[in-house]
Amino acid sequence: VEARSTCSMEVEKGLNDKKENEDHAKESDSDYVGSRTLAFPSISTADFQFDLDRASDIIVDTAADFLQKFDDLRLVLVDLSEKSRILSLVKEKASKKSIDGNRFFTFVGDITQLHTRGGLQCSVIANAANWRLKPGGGGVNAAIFNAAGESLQHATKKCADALRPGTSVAVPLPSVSPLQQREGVTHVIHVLGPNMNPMRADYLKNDYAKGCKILHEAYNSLFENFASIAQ
Ligand code: AR6
Repeated sequence: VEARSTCSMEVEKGLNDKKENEDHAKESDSDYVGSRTLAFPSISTADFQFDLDRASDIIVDTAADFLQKFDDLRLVLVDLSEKSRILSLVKEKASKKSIDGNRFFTFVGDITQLHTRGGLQCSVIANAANWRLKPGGGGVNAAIFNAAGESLQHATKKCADALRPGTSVAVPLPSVSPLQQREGVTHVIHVLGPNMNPMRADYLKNDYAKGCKILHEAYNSLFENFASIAQ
């Protein structure tokens, strides 16, 4: 952590700095706030190769609509690196739209360790899933299934066998799960986004008209599922 503080001093506008992380963590480390906070990764923009600029527009638009509808809920976009381009794009576009920075912000960290490593309490986290809802496959899906232990697989199976692109399913996390015990996560919402990777199922062959529509639907479905859990 010490070594990184030198780097973040060199980081100019546009990158995601550590101090902001800490400020948000301080404001929000309570169960009350935690149960009203959704942490989510950027759906489709790594393994599924979706264009980052288009994705950031969709994230900011759907988040803004959601915050208008639900005035006591919060959304946090998470990515692993301070150099995350999707975090920078979203931050820039959200501030241009004057979105309330306490109710929608970006956070650098591992979504499976937000409380213990980041000091941020989020009861609900989203997963960028695959259509079979299977563990593994790398990315955030592998991280969440690993951190949650086998009980997430069983709990997921009880809720759904598969997902269509643009849809999501909310899974209550069993209390024995390490993710609930350590991090206070009560629900995982699996989301299937549009796929622009020819090596994966439902490949959209660069059809961004369709892809953007599906990504919109995916975030709307995710946020609606979150709202019904939080209320
Ligand atoms: N914490 C926070 N963000 C993360 C983490 C983490 N532990 N790990 C990755 N990210 P991806 P996709 C970010 O590839 O593009 C899987 O194999 C990452 O930097 O996980 O929707 C599934 O099984 C990026 O910003 O999801 C599917 O087959 C974001 O999470 C496929 O990949 C999403 O990256 C889904 O691909």
